[in-house]
Amino acid sequence: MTSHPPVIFITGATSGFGQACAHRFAEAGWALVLTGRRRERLDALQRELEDKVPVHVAELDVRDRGAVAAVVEALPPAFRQVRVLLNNAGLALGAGPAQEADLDDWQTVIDTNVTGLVNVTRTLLPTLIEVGRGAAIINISSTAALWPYPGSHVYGASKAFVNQFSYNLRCDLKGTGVRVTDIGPGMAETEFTLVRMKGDQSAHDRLYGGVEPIQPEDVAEQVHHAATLPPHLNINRLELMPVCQSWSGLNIDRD
Ligand code: NDP
Ligand code: 8X3
Repeated sequence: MTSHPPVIFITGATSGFGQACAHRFAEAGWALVLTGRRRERLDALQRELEDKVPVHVAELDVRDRGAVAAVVEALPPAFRQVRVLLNNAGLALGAGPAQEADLDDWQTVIDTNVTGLVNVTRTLLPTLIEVGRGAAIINISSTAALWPYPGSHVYGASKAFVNQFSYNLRCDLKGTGVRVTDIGPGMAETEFTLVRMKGDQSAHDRLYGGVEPIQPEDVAEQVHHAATLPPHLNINRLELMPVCQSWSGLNIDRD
């Protein structure tokens, strides 16, 4: 009997953390299901990695519940037994105060970070439960889930949802062997700020210039660590900051 490599299903594999995780898990010999909206990036990743490990790519907008079901339904046999679901797809839009925010932006953030994550999780739960011991859901939240800051509003709140959803899932998955880990990174250098600031390269450069932010590979290392712990262990939440980042004091509005 031939043994198949374990399968990881990654949302948002076309950039940043998701892409770094594709590389990290390929290095470790896992079979990859790589999803995202940008087809050309998925194809490039497949070309790059398929000499090392089995790779299946699928164009997927996580907000589309029907599309999520169709992608999972169409997984080729060698990719069906998903052992790890990495819920990574997500974004922030805008960094100004709530009272100036665009309601459409808020809706997009909620639809992606909350509804999208729930869509993929619910669709893959039966598979993960069938795999059982050793299976894992790894959700990427953020330091913004717990630590408020001006301009975080719906983004931080969406990540607080991810954090609490992760804990609540653990309760329901009792006895199944399926683990749930919430990884909350702080400032990391990816396309995140470019997306948040709608293509403003100078905003990206100002935020990451002259400091040493988290790199996507740092997060990928932690995701791999959480996914490959002995199967009786569960990291509930792992918060990661670059050393250059810490908290500041509470705001006071004085006359
Ligand atoms: P990137 O912008 O580099 O990557 C985001 C990924 O999400 C892309 O692959 C993008 O793919 C995907 N994505 C966005 N919207 C959708 C959608 N509707 N359907 C499917 N995929 C989607 O940013 P990061 O790598 O930094 O972000 C990854 C996760 O990490 C996000 O959840 C983010 O909130 C979180 N995070 C980021 C931090 C940071 O400072 N960078 C810190 C803490 C958490 P495509 O556009 O091809 O669909
Ligand atoms: C991204 C980190 O600080 O920009 O989740 O909210 S932060």
